[in-house]
Amino acid sequence: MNKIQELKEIIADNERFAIISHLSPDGDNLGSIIAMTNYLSDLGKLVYPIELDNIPNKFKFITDSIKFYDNSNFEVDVLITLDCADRKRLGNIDNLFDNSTKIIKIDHHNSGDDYADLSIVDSDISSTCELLSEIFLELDANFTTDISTALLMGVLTDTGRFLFDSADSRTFEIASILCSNGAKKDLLMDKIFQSESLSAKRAQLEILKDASFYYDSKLVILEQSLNLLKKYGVADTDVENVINYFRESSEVCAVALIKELSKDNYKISLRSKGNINVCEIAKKHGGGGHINASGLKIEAPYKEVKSKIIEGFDILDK
Ligand SMILES: [Mn+2]
Repeated sequence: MNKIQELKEIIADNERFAIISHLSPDGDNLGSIIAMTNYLSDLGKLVYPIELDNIPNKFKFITDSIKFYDNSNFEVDVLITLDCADRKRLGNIDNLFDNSTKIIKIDHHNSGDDYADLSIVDSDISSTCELLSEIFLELDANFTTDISTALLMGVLTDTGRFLFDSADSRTFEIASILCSNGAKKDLLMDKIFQSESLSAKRAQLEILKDASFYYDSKLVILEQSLNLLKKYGVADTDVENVINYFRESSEVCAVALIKELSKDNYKISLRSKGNINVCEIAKKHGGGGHINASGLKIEAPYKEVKSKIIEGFDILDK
């Protein structure tokens, strides 16, 4: 039996579902949670979307439409994880794993571990929301305005508005289907991509001003300190767009944004173009993601973190 038919049977045979995605929510994470929650609710199922982590301000306009639950002890029949390759990126959710009879993983990362009873994973697809659109099409789902808008949000955010290589002809077809079904494209473009605060922009300018360049400027390293966020009164999610600035330069192949989480503890976001595989670099330090967008964490003083990242990009040294 194909996996989507298997999913169909599991949905038909069960009543209570918990829906989760990875920590540090992004557009694809939240879009897929909202779409799956609406899809199952519309079928009359009991659905508990779980809020594992703080939702960034820019997504509040869309997440306010559904009720999130905290990760407290309750029993469900099925746990569905979306957009999450590694179990450890779900944080401490042992209770949910223990209290569910079946775990389903739906994801598009090309790294990760096999933690589910049923895994629908396709790393050639731009976003979990695009994959979910394909699944819903096969399940003959009703693409309501809410579902279509949520799915389009994930497609737009994970492809950088169709900029990245991961957006192929099918991505445009899916986007077209979602728009035909009432996805609020203009609202998404406005709220997600054109609503940054001036203080967030000023903080980004300061990060960019101190950029350092390696391998003939093919690699750019940016530093985001806790002090800087405090100075401008912004959250790390308010300035995450800063990573795209130098990526848009023809000389630059890759950008690393080193974000201070606490003393000697850093989260690093990596972005690249073409065949520069940053997922391989992230994996060396226990991280993961996609060929052109990955993340990792390193606990060490800043200087050490920075040299590890520069070393990791030695493929650029030619
Ligand atoms: Mn994703």
